[in-house]
Amino acid sequence: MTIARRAAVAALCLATAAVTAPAMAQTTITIQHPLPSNSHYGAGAQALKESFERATGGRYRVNIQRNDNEREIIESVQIGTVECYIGSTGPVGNFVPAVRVVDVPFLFRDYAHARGVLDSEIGQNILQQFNARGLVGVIWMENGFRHLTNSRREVHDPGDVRGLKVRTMENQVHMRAFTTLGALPTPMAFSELVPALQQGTVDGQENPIPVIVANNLNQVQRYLTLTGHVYSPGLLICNPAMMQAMSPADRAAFMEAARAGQKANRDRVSADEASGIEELRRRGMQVVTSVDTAAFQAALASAFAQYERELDADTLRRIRAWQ
Ligand code: EAX
Repeated sequence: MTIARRAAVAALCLATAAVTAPAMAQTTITIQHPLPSNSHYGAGAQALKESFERATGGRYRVNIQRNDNEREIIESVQIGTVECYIGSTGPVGNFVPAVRVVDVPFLFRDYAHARGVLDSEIGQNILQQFNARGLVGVIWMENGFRHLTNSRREVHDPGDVRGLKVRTMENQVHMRAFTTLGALPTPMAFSELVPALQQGTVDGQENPIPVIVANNLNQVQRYLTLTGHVYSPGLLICNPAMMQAMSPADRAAFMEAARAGQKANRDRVSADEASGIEELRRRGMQVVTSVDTAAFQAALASAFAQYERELDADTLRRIRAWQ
């Protein structure tokens, strides 16, 4: 139920209380995310739902829906027609520019580094910047390290990426990296990805193992190279009026539920990482595991120089130095 309708229903409950026992007012929070329910986002949303509904004794209902256009979900959360978003940072920098700093390629060494930084005061500072943009950055979730797939050839080194048409997210930082490598980045929403691969509008795409597995991208892509070229953070973003309408106790329960969601989401990413590559081989993908990471980093030198100039260089330095 939207906030406006909640008020109307509350009034109705008061009016009918005199004649009938009042029905308990129930508020519905809709969370949209872009993947099938059997995925790392689905796991996170479900854990949040169970925790929050239990803690509030049924006064809140959490409704989980799929919408594979992340930008559209965020716009809906800003307007208030959808209460919350779980998804990647893909298009988020277009709403909250400060987020772009965590989209930089080869910034995070591994999962422990990424999770540690995002949960630290560095990650919290970025979440605070959402308020000025009409959104609440509630907690970091996870999408995972992104790898390159394509239908043309085995990719081993940067030279193999030259001339490939690669779908990227609507993300300036990522597009800059692919342009620098000599690829032809084509930004589009996730909803357009599978048709674009089927029709050959693009040759390739890049996504974390959990997304490639959950969305059967093996059906439209033959070659997978474990480039791990960028960590893809996830986020829970909510509508400010929805958060303000909660009592302090309910808000605390919501934060607790968000932490349960974060844990389930990250646990599922870890599990998918452990089993997913074998699974994709079984489904027929050709997987290149030996990647010259140093060569990719060297090929991106001019992009890195630009990130230093255009993004928050101090935060980049602090993230790299984080132990
Ligand atoms: O958030 O658009 C993308 O490639 C994202 O990685 C995907 O929707 C999961």
